[in-house]
Amino acid sequence: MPDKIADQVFKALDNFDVELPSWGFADTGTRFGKFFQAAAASTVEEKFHDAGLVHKLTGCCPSVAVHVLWDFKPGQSPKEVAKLARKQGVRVGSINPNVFQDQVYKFGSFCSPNPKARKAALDHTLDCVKIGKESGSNLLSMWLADGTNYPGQDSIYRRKKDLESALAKISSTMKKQWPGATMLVEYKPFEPAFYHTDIADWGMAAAFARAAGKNAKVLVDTGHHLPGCNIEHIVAFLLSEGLLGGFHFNDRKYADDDLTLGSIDPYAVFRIFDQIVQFTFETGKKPAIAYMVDQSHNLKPKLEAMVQTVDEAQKLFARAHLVDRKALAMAQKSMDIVAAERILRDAFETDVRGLLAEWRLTHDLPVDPLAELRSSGVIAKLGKDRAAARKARGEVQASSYA
Ligand code: PSV
Ligand code: MN
Repeated sequence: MPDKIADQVFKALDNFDVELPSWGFADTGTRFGKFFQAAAASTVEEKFHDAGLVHKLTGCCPSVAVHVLWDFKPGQSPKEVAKLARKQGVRVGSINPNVFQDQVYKFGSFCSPNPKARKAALDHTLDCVKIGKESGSNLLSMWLADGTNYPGQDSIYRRKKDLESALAKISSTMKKQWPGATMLVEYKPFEPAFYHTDIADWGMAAAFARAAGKNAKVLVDTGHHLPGCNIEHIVAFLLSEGLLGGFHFNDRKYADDDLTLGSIDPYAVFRIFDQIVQFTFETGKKPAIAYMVDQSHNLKPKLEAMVQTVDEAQKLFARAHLVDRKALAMAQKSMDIVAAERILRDAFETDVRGLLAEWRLTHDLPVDPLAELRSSGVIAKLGKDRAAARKARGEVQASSYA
């Protein structure tokens, strides 16, 4: 590979950060049950520790997304939480309000017919704005479980209006109290609602974001699409509208499966990165995109799953930078479909492991972070230490394996 291209990829990798989700290190499961892992993190300190370890191994995960209800003890100061993160070599990233777990949200949050639920959601989110500012974050990540299960259950029009005014209020409060921060609006076609979801797709998220204010953008969770959906087209469209705010990375075969990135369809992830690189090539603009992971595993060891995803993201991101953009433009201009497709495939099929290893060496990082993690014995050690710590706290894990 010519030095010039390798340099370009190195520069791109230098600027490619991936945020890790605190909840990706904790015990999770499906609605059929949880399978515990001895090494799973149960306190925010442990979650930051694990994120810090992934950052140490990969060099590209300096921030951690927090879910306020799951990570902040009642009354705990955001500054204190930010300090705990710093102690582990990471910082607090996106703030995720939780407007779906409390009983008051049975019929929705901002869209609920119950004014108490709407008020609770707004109060909690405005608290999150304060938390975000105080913890030094610059992202508020909004995901709602709002929707209905049966036709006729509620007025879709009333729900939309209530959501619009809540998001506008949050966005304007952010402008005043947390300037420079971005509100990300995430969509999902179904689950937990099974008839209609109030922010079901990217178009609705874009309309809500646009109505809310300039500090609002769309968050694309790669698992939140119906089968067959062309995600890279959505990405290109949002980029050209100035509305792409970020990603929640994971992979899926059927629905929101939360599998490790690229485990099912790496070419699809490559095509997303390709559109992002292409956008900069065509417009000269470098949009601020928050790349975040949103996955949770109850079978793969959590730390390994996270390193796998980050490693895969770096590889596919690097490959997208190998596309010969000028040759592609020529092929497109001359309507040579086969040549154009081959240019993409050539980049996608290039083995970038050596290049990535070199980049890691230049950054004093292990050349193979997953191998390093697996041979370190750290997961077994954490399993032992955490089992003992849980016992000391009087907590019981029903079953465990690391
Ligand atoms: C919902 O499925 C989601 O993708 C949202 O981003 C939540 O914040 C996250 O998963 C964790 O439940
Ligand atoms: Mn998500």
